[in-house]
Amino acid sequence: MSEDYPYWPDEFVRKYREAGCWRGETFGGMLRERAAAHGDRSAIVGGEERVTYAELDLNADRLAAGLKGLGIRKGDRVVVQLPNVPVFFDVIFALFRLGALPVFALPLHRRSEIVHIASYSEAEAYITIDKYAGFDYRTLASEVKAEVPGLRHVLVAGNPGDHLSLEETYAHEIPAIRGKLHPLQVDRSEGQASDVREEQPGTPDAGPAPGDTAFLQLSGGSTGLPKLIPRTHDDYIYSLRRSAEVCGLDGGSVYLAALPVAHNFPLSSPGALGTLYAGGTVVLARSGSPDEVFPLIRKEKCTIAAVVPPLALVWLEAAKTRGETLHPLQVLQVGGAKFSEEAAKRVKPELGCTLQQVFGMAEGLVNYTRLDDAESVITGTQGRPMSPLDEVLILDDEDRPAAPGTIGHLLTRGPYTIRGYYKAPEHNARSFTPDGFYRTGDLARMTPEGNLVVEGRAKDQINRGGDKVGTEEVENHLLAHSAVRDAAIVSMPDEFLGERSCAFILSRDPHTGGDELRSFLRRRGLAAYKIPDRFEFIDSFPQTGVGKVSKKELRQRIAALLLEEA
Ligand code: J2J
Repeated sequence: MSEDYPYWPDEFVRKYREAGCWRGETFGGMLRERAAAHGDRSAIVGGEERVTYAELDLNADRLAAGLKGLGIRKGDRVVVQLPNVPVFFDVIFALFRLGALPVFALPLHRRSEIVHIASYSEAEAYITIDKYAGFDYRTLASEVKAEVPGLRHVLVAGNPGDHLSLEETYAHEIPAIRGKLHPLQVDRSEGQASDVREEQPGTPDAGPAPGDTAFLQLSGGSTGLPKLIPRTHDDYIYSLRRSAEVCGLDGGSVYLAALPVAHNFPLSSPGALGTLYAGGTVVLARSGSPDEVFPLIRKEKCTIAAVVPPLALVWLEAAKTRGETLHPLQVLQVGGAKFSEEAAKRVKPELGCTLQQVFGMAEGLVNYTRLDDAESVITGTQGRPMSPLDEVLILDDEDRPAAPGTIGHLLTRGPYTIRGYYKAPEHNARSFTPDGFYRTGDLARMTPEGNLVVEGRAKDQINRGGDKVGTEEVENHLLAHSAVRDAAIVSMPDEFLGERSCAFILSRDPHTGGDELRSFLRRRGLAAYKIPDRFEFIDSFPQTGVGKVSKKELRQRIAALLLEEA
């Protein structure tokens, strides 16, 4: 189905269709159906803005027409870097309708990341915002454009400065759909439902087919630079539908997006898109701060929210200080990094809602504790795969099944787990087995009841409270500094974030310290969360038996040092 990445073999396509996982839906069609069924219901709430399903549907068509006018076509890649603002949804649904692929960047990404994503995906356009959280994205966009010659358009929401205005790109006239009026131009006073546009793959103007790539999501990265993850309409919509079921979402659900909504967790587990699938309302928070979020939960009567463990800790502390719970919130999902059992046990009594642990990955597999699980499962495990068709293996270092209940490498295959990254054949050969299992890089064990407990990581990545840092990417930046002979980054334990990063440096110049290296990385345009939290200068690296740097020993060294300092 695509030359850019390995697709599921035919027998699996058949299996996933027959099992009812892949139902031939597309995002464009899904929104059209929801707008027809309950157009007046709120889809998105952000600040003072409330967008109904009908408005979102219309906005997506108008913007799709405008983007098409700029020359954006089916299959084109468009980097989308937007924070939690309603226009994010106009943009992604417009691109979905065109069959153009959003390439999701996070708001914290800077020049280094955006240049990489834009060049790797050979993006036609970059859509961002004027200013947000004190940062001017227009300046970033100018720098990116200068470095990525293939990038034809930069569109900016708000005041565009030197770039194109996103708002002015929306077409005023909606093109007729196959000779008919747009559903919203039909006389709605008679309660006429829209005709759902039938996708006609193959015809020049048809939208994407269900098996087509819908977007590219960003991997956390371990070796080299972060990879792009191709997700199809079929597979992603299945993951939304199944997530919405597992999390009990329906038309009355109100999902609070407190994490950046382009990340896979708040986007799809069940996240904003799962909520729209279920016909509920997505409430966008600008930050996770209790000052903003606690009143918002009450005002909008949010029923479910998703956070990473450090944010859960902040909410627990704030609730205690204020003597409040999160009422009327029913479910607090915690995922992205390991949530300690100790903190997990506090959620229900102190926040007054059910905890749901979520262990997922942008590559696919998502595990949930179920809302009616025993308390010991909810607080002590990371749940189990959401789909009966998910296949999970726990293997030893030699790829043999680990003894039941023991820790091993987690591998997975299933109806919403990719078979390969985008344009990365060499990396795919390492990250996937010949029979299509994805090597997650996580170390896990399975309880007798079939729940997974994450016990660590084999991949060279740091999980800084949910923010993933591929160490090799940062080491390579450090090696570009003239004083750095070699660099090895490892995690160090941290009570709040779970882990922070420590860079061990072999230096050529005793005068170059951590401050200089930190500002060097910032000047190279690296996102702040990737900049090492600590630098240690040493004379030589400990080696493994085969002469590689022993990161295990470096981790032990920094952990011991932290204990001494405590
Ligand atoms: C331990 N480690 C976890 C957890 C993710 C839902 C939820 C999270 C993500 C996500 C996601 C963990 N305990 N509860 O995409 O849809 C670590 C693992 C995993 C990696 C994936 C979703 N939840 N992790 O975090 O692609 O190491 O997705 O392989 O950012 O995060 O990271 P990412």
